[in-house]
Amino acid sequence: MKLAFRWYGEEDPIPLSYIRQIPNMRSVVSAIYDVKPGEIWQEESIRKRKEQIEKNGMLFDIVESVPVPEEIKLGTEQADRLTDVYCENIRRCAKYGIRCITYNFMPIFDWTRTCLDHKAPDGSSSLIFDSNQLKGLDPLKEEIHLPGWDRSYTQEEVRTLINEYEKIGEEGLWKNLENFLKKIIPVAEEYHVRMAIHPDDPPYSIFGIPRIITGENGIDRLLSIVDSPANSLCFCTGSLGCAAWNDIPGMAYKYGAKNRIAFLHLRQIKRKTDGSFEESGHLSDCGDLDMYEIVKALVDTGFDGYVRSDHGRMIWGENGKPGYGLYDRALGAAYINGLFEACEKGRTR
Ligand SMILES: [Mn+2]
Repeated sequence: MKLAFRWYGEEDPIPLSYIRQIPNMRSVVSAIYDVKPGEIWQEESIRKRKEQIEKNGMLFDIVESVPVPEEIKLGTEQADRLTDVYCENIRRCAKYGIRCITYNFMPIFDWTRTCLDHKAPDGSSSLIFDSNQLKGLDPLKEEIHLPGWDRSYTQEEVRTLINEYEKIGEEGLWKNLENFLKKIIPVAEEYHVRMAIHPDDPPYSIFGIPRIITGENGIDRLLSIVDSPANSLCFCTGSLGCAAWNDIPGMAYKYGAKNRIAFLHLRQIKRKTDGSFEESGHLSDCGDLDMYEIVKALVDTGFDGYVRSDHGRMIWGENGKPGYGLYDRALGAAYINGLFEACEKGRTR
């Protein structure tokens, strides 16, 4: 496995020199943040990011994310032109050594949470999703701001987008994903890049907006659209694991054996019966996901992709981007190292 750590560029309060000190840290997962979705990434920006990371003794060979503009997801008349731009960004990334690109196909909102600093009894804080807080809310009727939602949209724009997604529904979204993949995957293949789609987070519909990468059925369908290792998964245990019906170790084995996991996000969650959940420390004992079984499934299938600890808690008084502090993610990385070492050595005995 290739251990990686997400870093948000110059705005990120965590110095690269600290990330380097995490044992076995290989790659920095980053992106170009000075452009909007649908715009070309300037080569100068990519080169600069690569130099910054390499100067600190690590590699820049994986990107998270190249965002997909709403026009592509909605299949508007701009979709073809914007998909060409997306392909050009794949080529440019490849030119500077990128081997894996993460993206998602979630309409309008990226991840959804109701609170970003929920205090646990031990004094740490984490992101949570409380379904009770969303009950009765209707973004078509009232102004709703949830943490993590793109604030560049006005309420009116959000309403228009929700209406448009409701119009196309799940099948419309699938059709647009299919068109997109059929254009980008051949380019990714030609340039030796693996595209890694991040599942929907959480993996079910909120406010009636369609969500399609939510479990095994959707993933099987996605992978069959273009049957190539270039069309792969960013297997996010915490996103898929919010749905109790997803067997995460089983899925890790299934898609690992098919060589369709390019990137692994290890995130722990604690589920509640009403669909709410809390993010917790990475250890198996801290939540509902058995991290040992997940890593073992991957090691058993010969996994050699990228891995990073996903969303950590805020601990030891750290202030920073919710989910993306240094300390707990570094603990997560150390835990990942331990799990992989134990599973790999156990395998050869
Ligand atoms: Mn993730």
